[in-house]
Amino acid sequence: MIKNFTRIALMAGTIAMTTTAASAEDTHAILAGMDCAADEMFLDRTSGSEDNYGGALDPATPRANLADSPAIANYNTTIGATTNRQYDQGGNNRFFIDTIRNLRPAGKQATQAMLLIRMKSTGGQFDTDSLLFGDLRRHGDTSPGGTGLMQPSDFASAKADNMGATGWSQTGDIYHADLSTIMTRDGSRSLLDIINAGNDRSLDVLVQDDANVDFIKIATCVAP
Ligand SMILES: [Ca+2]
Ligand SMILES: [Ca+2]
Ligand SMILES: [Ca+2]
Repeated sequence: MIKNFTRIALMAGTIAMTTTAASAEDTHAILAGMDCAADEMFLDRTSGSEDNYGGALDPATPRANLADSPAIANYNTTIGATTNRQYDQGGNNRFFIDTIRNLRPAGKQATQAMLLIRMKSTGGQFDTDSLLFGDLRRHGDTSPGGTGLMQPSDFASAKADNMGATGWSQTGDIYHADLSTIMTRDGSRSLLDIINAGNDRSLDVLVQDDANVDFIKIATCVAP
């Protein structure tokens, strides 16, 4: 009880500084679906500012070996792009990639994880865009000019127009999911399992090319 009260108070402080009222209410309601045990720690990692796509562009900070992926580099070469998309950036035909880090302290395990991504079409062909979530660093073909395909046990995928079929819910333009229910391509493990595996404690997100992303938030409950 005390734990939940503290969490709400902390969130309210954040919301007052960085968000519009409507979006903050939606985010609050979605996170209320998490209920950390009394002895667990609640962590909230947000990348991009929750500012309704407004103000200055907010930097995405993907890890270097993700930004250097041949699959992404090849796409950028094809369309003549020299940079990937930042948060709140409009315009068509640009990949968005980011890495959300420190999702649990080293040596601890997350018992729950919720991901929220707020995004909207830039006016291009958004419906068929793919989204990838997971550990996107490991490539099936690392040779120069290789396809850079990731291992099917390392990531989950969805299509923007059909995310409900793969376990995602939608509140306005916020797409969200309990990551224990989102399975990798080969069905061998969940995105929560990936967060808990090894020492990385991060999750990568890739959004294909006609979406404006306002923010990404991953909240976790961490066991003592
Ligand atoms: Ca902004
Ligand atoms: Ca597209
Ligand atoms: Ca934003």
